[in-house]
This record gives sequence, structure tokens and C-alpha cells, in this order.
Amino acid sequence: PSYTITYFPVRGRCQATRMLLADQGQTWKEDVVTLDTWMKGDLKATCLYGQLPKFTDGAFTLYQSNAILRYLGRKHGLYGKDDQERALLDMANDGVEDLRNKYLVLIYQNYISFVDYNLLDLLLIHQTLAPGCLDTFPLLSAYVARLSSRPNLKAFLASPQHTGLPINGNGKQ
Ligand code: GTB
Repeated sequence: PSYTITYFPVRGRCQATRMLLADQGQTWKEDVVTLDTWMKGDLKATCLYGQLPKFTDGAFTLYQSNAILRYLGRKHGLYGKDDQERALLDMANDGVEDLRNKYLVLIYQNYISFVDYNLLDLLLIHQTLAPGCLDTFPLLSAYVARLSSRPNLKAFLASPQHTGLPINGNGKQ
């Protein structure tokens, strides 16, 4: 294949490109970059914006995931039939980018607040007093698991400072 995607071993900002190529019957080569390799810095230094994905079509190189999508959109007849259709498609894609950026904040930034500790405490109490009570609430169960696996918190929850104390003073636990 003449196409090569250079990216980390995640779906991330490349999966839409991969979906487009697969659905359009195209093949491509994957050049997978581990974080260890990336951290050495040599590849980063060669990237136009110091980031991946990098996309090549033969000797032609592109960076920026949306530029890659647009290039393939043009090349494979997926970019509308006139300027107005293209403008509408650009508008829709900018809307998707806005959504993706909100999702990225959710995934990559630390949202912990004092409320999380307060809610986790109460949910753990419920799990002790009524085992299984969260089983039909997958989002809450995942929330408890995610917070409880934070390394410092995990160690605290396993320590006598937590396990050695009764939940309350009346023996109901
Ligand atoms: N605007 C650019 C685009 O749309 O292509 C944004 C590209 C971008 O954010 N690239 C990130 C990057 O190269 C990877 S995507 N980061 C390295 C750096 O800046 O040095 C997000 C991402 C984050 C973490 C992983 N991971 O841990 O495997 C994978 C992908």
C-alpha cells in the first residue's frame, strides 16, 4: 500500500482515518510508535508539530488528523460535490472536532475534586451495607472502581486507617 499511518498503539486520532480507508476498500501500512520510542525524541523532532499522527501517501507527508481526513476525503470522493457542500462538510467536521476536544479533556485531564471523595465514601458504605447494590449501575460501579484504583487512595483503602475503623458507631455495618 502507498498509505502509511505512523501513530501510537491506540485508536486515538487515527481511527476515523482507518475507518475511512477500510470502508473505501483501501489498504495501508501501520508504523506503530511505542511511548518508549517516542520519549527518545528523535521522531518527535522530525514531526512538523512535534506530534503524531503522521500520514504518508508515497513521498507525500501530512500531519494533523483532520487534514489527513480531508485529504482522503478529496481523494476518495467523500468531500461533497460543490463549494457549498464542502463548506457544510467542513462545518460538520469542525463540530465533531469541538466534541472530540471536550471528550479529550474528560479522558486526559484529572477531574478529581473533594466531591469525588465524599461520593466514593458513601458508595463504598452502600457496597458494604448492601453488597451488590451497585451491580445494576455500571457507570457508578466503574466510577467506584476507577477512583478506588488511584494508587495513593488504593493504599489508603487497604490500610488499617480505613479497614480498621467501623463505618459508624451503632454497630450497623
Ligand atoms: N491536532 C493534532 C491532530 O489532530 O493530529 C493533535 C495531535 C496530538 O494530539 N497528538 C498526540 C501526540 O503526538 C497524540 S494523540 N502527543 C505526543 C506529544 O505531544 O509529544 C493523543 C494520545 C495521547 C496518548 C497516547 N498514548 O499514551 O498512547 C496516545 C495518543
